[in-house]
Order: sequence, then structure tokens, then C-alpha cells
Amino acid sequence: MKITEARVIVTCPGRNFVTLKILTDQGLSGLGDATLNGRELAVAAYLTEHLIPCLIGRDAHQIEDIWQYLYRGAYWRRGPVTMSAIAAVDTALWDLKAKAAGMPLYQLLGGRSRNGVMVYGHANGRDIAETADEVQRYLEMGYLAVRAQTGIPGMASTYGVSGDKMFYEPADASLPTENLWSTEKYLAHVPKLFEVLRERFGHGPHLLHDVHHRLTPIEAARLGKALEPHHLFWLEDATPAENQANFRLIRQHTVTPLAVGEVFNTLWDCKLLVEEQLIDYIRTTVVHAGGITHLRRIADFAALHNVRMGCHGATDLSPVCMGASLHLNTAIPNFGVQEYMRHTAETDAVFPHDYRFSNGRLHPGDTPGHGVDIDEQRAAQYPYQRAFLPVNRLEDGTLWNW
Ligand code: EZ4
Ligand code: CO
Repeated sequence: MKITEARVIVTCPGRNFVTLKILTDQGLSGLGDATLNGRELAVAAYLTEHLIPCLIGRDAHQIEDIWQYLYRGAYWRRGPVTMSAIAAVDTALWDLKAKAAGMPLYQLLGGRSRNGVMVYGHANGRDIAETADEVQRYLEMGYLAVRAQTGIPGMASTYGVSGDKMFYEPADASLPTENLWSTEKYLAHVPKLFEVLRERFGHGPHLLHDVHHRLTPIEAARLGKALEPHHLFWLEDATPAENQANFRLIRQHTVTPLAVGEVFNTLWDCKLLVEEQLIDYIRTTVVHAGGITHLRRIADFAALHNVRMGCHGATDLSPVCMGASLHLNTAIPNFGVQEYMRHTAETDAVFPHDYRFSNGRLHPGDTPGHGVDIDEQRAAQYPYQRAFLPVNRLEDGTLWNW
């Protein structure tokens, strides 16, 4: 099955998505997500200028060899732009192989290990009462796991809280919005949120929280400790993780489970965290961590160390990534949870898909491949619009982590 053509489709049905479509001489085509929020056209150019010319004429079945060719062969390794581009090629090739085999992708990855993929939704509100009502709404929709974020008194805005409850979209402006952050105000408030949620909903539902990289290691340790009575499923991105050894300090102080890795691109970014069991869930994704081939390698390595997969699944990861992720999560032994922020109706119409939500779980479907398509005519109706993620400053103006 020879690759005859590959093209990059950029579309903005409410937000930007970059998709790679690979075509073959067998008449089959495969799709891969290449979306890197706020940096979309860098990946599009990497694909068009540097990867696609190397693909034409290759055997689409040689997924591993092509992965190695694009990774080792480039000399320049790793990084979000490179790994998202490689991921798009890899995902499209797995889609093709499964279509050629006439099987849903999870069958090629070892078959079904579970009946559905537990997902968590995003509840958020301007204050604790509104957040609690939102948690209730998610539980009524059937969710088994809910992430809770709340506005903080004295802060004009914070990560994870938005006017639009269902479709939180942080890349909200053609130049970066500036937010102000106070660690003191945040630390004083967040434990109260989980106290209220446990009082109201008991210990049945899984509750999660995303710090979004804003604390130092010792502050993160303090928050983890304060949240212990409320038994979180996980505390996410408690501190930036470029220096993986920082997590030793957090781990020494708290038994609150930790999740990290939505910004990681390779196994090397998580190696020490996993090896020393400094975290409980690894959040790398199909699109940002080198595709099915590399994410499966991360999952296997994590499994050896009792770390489970908790893939990132915000709206900036396209339905193509979600479809592929659901197949991997159906097959691997060490699945934990999958993040699921619903896409808008416009996005769903551009990307018709087979996956379905029921009773708190997503089901990948059984059509051959990863089960996600693109309607190119519809995609063409939504031209690219530059959009940036916000930046964050401390109250004295110091640039901080968003
Ligand atoms: O901020 O995907 O857990 N989810 C998240 C997301 C990220 C965005 C960045 O593009 O942290 O909302
Ligand atoms: Co996050």
C-alpha cells in the first residue's frame, strides 16, 4: 500500500484544527491530528515542507520504520512541533492499517481490555456554589468523574473558569490576554471547594483538580496535604515539570494522587517521574507525544511502574486525536481515565465520528480504523484565525506560568 499523496487541512470551526490526510494507491485514506494550540501553523509548515515530501512512495504499512525515519532521521529530535507532526503521520498510518485490515484500531493494538473508557468532564463556576451546581449537572449527565475549578475571591480570572460552561476555550484572542495570579488567594480558597463538594456529593464520584502549573513544589505539597481528606482522584500539573526531580519534594509530603504531562512530547519528558513513581497518572496524548506508536511505548513503560494513563482531552485536541486515544485506551492494561471536553456542534460536523458517550464512558465504535473522518468541504468554510493562549502575571507584574 503505497503513499501517493498527503495534505494538511487547516480549519477553524470555532477554534483551529490542523489535520493530516494521507492517501494511498489502494484508494484508502488515513487521518491524523496535528493541532498544537496557539502554534498551529508551525506544525502545518513542518508537515508540508519537511515530512510530506519524504512520505510519497513509501509503504504505508511500515509504521515503525517511518516513525524512526522521521524521528532519528531528522537529527533534531523531540519538541512539541516536531512530535505533533510525527504524531499526525503515525496516527494516519495506524488508521490506514486498521482500515486495510477491516478492523477497528483497538483490535490491532491487542483487542478490548475494557467495556468503555471512563472520562471526566469539566465543572466550573464563578464561585463555589456555582461550581457545585455544575458538578451536579455533570453527575446528572452520567459522568463518573468530574474536574472542579472555581473562581477565586479577589482574582478577576483564573484558569478553568469561563462564561461558556460546556465549551471552555482558553485560546481566546488574536494577541495573548493577560491574567493576574495570587498563589495566596488560591491556596486559601481551593480546599473549601472540595470540602463543599464532598459534603454535598459524598465520596462516590471521582473528583479532580487542575492547578495548571501555578505553584512552587512546596506550595503544591501544601495543597496536596490540605486536600487529602477530600480524596481527589488526582491533582494535576501542581508545578511545572521541566525539572522532573521537583516532584520528589511534593511526593514526600502528600498522598494525594498526582497527574502530569499534557505538555510533554516524549518518554524522555516523563522518564524520571515514572521510574521513581513520583506521579500516578501520565497525561501525554496521541497528538503531542508522537502518535499511537510512541504513546503506546509510554503506556508500556508506565505500566511497569504502576503509573496509569490519563490522557489530555481538551477541546484543542481534535476529534481525530480523541478517536485514536479511545482505541488505545480500550486496549492497554494500565488505563486510568480520559479527559473529555465536548467539542461544539460545528466541530463535530467537520469531524464526523464513531465514538459515543454513555453512562460516564466513551466507546470508540467498531468501524475500521480510528473511526473519525473529516468533511473537507465543510472544513473549507472555516478559514484559520490566529488565536493565542493567555499569559499570566503575579500581582506585582512578574511573568508567571499560565
Ligand atoms: O490548558 O488544552 O487539562 N486541561 C488543560 C487544558 C489546557 C489547554 C491548552 O491548550 O489544562 O485546558
Ligand atoms: Co491540564
